[in-house]
Amino acid sequence: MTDIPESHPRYISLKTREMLVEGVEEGITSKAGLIAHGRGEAFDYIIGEETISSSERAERYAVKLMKEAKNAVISVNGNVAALVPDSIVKLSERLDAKLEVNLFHRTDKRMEKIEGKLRDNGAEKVLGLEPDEKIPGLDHARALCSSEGIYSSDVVMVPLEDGDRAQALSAMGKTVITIDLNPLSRTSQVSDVTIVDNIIRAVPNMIELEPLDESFSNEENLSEVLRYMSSRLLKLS
Ligand code: PTJ
Repeated sequence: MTDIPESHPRYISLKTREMLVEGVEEGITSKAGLIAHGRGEAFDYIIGEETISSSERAERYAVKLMKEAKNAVISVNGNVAALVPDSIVKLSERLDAKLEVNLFHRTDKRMEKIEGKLRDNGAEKVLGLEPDEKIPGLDHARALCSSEGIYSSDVVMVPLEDGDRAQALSAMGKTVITIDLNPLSRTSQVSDVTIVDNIIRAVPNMIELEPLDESFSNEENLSEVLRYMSSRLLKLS
């Protein structure tokens, strides 16, 4: 890894990029994952690279739904495994949620590498490597999943997800939670809970936060985020 001094004003952002570059070199992250991250960064700039209050509410509501679920599953892709390997395992323990590797650019090699990374970080069980079911309405590789995990889940968290699959999961009747810095993405729009926050903050937050004990509307929450972004841009202009 490039040696980035902690005193650098963009330390966290540069370090995060380095983790993804390392993820690509290790065969965990796809090259497209680098591009996806760049898009996320642009939105993170707009919210000021911090967890805004509407997103913290979404995080707390997601914690509540996951805790109350019968079969909660966290889907892990190449960006998630590179950026938050340790905290995603801790979160799955806290929420009693299963971990399933589920890739957009699926190869057996990447599946194995990601499983290994999660195990190195303490995961005892990782689903997804021996798929025995398919998400209806998607083409072959992207549809593959585990009957014990995503297929039979009632609540599924799909951070940094592709819109097509988020929609297919929603069509299966699942409660879909996403973490996505872009409030306008199709995934953000079709999910039941959209956490507009950087995954490097959202997952550690969710390990600590108390479940939200109030009503929650995703539509209203997304509107609040968009209003926050607009007012911040106006203030800066
Ligand atoms: O590892 P794979 O093969 O499953 O592929 C994973 C990616 C992310 C490449 C794939 O799912 C993909 O192409 O996703 P999209 O359609 O680019 O969507 C990713 C979304 O995540 C975008 O809306 C980004 O704004 C958002 N995003 C990127 N980085 C972060 C993020 N959201 C939160 N935290 C981030 N660090």
